[in-house]
Amino acid sequence: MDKLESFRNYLKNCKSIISLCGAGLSASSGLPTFRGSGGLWKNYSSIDLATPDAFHTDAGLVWQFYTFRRHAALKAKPNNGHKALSKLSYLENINYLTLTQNVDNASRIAKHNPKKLLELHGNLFTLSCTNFMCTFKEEQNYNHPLTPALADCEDEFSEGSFQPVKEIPESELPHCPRCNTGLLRPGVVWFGEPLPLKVIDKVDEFLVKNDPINLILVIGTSQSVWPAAAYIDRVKQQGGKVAVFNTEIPDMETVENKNAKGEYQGWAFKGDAAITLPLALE
Ligand code: BJW
Repeated sequence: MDKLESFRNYLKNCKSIISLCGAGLSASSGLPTFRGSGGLWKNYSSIDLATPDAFHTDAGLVWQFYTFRRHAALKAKPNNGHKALSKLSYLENINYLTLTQNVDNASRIAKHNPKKLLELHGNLFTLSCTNFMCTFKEEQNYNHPLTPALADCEDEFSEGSFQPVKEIPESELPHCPRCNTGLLRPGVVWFGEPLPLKVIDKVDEFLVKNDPINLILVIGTSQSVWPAAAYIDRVKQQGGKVAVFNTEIPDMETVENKNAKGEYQGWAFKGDAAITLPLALE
């Protein structure tokens, strides 16, 4: 039996499925990934830009980075990979959940079932106040630029690497409309920050309620960031199988793990997830 047939046969008997998505899912929508070729952070490492320390040290630099990201995400259109997951999210005969590490909003734009979508690392279009005395949070703000000083940040990545265009004093960055003093920050999860408790609880609840999860689709992620990557092992521990959709799969044989009869115990679909995923889920 060929790989696709084997996967589809398994899929049609699955009662519980999780998808774990990463930046590669949005790559063909024109949004850069973080690591590897096409990585966002060629001149600036993730540690430089996606940490609370970076924001504390140079909020202007970090806001320029996120202004570029917001602008790129606003322009991007969901691809057939996003659409295939949206379709899956409305099927009534399976218990389903998408865990996305992406903050680009593309799954929401692709009309994913909101009840079955969890954004592990937040969303670029959420804003929150950094003043610990203030609880201001705006769930969806699509304004661009957020302040006049953040205009012209769109082209910073035109050469494929981040070059901040200017130094921006804190007074010219977005401030909280409620307390008027706190700087606003993007509602994303930076390194060293906990994932939103509500989100973690919902994942745990789903994993417990639907034990065993039969399948996890691992789509366009380097599986290098925790705790997101740990969900793959959680599903495996429950006896579930893994299907990887990625342009680079160095351990194809390990993922596919064929038994003595040559039957697939997992599946590795190498290529653009915008093509391989809809094909596999057809
Ligand atoms: C395609 C494709 C195409 C390309 N089709 N495929 C040591 C050991 C273990 C853990 C740690 C450790 N030291 C520190 C930690 C914890 C840390 C961590 O995991 N660090 C690792 C780097 C080691 N994790 C954290 O800090 C997390 N928080 C935490 O642990 O809290 C604990 C805590 C508890 C209580 C109190 C306090 C703390 C938080 C992690 C937050 C990650 N944030 C970021 C930035 C979000 C905001 C933003 O977007 O700017 O999230 S980092 C970045 O990586 C982003 C992504 O969501 C995440 C994952 O990346 P992803 O999506 O996998 O992208 P890439 O680029 O890595 O991979 C793309 C893949 O696509 C590649 O494989 C390509 O081949 C493929 N691809 N084109 C299909 N067309």
